[in-house]
Amino acid sequence: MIEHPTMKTTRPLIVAAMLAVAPFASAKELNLFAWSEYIPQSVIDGFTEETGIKVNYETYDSNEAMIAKLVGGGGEYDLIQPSEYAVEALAQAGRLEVIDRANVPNFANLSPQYLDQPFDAGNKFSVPYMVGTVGIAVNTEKVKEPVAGYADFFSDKYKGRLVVLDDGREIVSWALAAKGRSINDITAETLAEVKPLIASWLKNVKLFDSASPKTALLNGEVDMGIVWSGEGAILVQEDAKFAYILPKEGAHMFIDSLCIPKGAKNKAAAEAFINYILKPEVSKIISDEFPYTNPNLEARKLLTEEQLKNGASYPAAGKLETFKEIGEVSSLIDDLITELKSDL
Ligand code: N2P
Repeated sequence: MIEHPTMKTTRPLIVAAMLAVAPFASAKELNLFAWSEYIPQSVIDGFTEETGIKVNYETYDSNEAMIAKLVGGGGEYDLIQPSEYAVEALAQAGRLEVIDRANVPNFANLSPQYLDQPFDAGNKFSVPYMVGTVGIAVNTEKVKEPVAGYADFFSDKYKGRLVVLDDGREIVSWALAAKGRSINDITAETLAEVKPLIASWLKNVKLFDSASPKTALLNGEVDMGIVWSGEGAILVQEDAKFAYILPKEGAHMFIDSLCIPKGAKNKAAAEAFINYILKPEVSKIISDEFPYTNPNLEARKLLTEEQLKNGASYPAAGKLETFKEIGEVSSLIDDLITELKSDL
């Protein structure tokens, strides 16, 4: 038989293609460690269906808890989901793998607005997952007076009627903003300065909850909360009596990313997952269930007008700052909050 010329050339190409997919074929597992209430189970199941990769999924409710477990060797993870300052800390400590962009072609769907940030110039180590803010959710049927910021929120009038995030770095940032400081101005001195203010605030708090602060608002247990914006967006969507406000003193904007810890055993599977969640139709499912600010512009095109008009998900510009890595001082935050909570 006379070989067709293209057959000669395609054969080596097929072999090359098989070799290229070999890592995927052998990587049948992915150990995912992510924020709770952030990745829909249907997305994880869809990934397994499409790739045959089984996902072992664990969750956390603060960057500090995630880092402690990662560094303490409490688990072997292939994919984690740190916020901006935690990406910075982990990258500085050499704890992240460089992401092979060739395996993540859907990276192109992301808005440049959230790329190439100071915490990871060039996005060597991180791919944005969702963006959000921390703000005040108000049940306007119960709270009739205007609430514009932290000073109003923590007024003694609302004692015992508040839920706040159970997160030391967040709590300290509210007090720093209330004192007119940058939310990153964290030293032993500034912590001493805000300590009495935080002490007076925490006395008014009924519940500390980072996992699902919306729940206490929905069931009427509390009347206001300082919550993640996606939680605020769900409240606003559920019932028009809820409002979500960005504190006038200034607020934290977070950029949560997917990153691969150094030495991950299933790096190719992690990259496949990152690429999967960046598909517009998959990313839309994430927005439907957890309505944070979606940095995926192709996915945004699939959202309804109502979703895009939700001011908690897509805020008009406010006074927003991202967190920076602060090094050793972070343990002082821990000590401070633990001490003040034990006095309650
Ligand atoms: C999702 C938590 C939002 C992430 N439950 C805050 N960085």
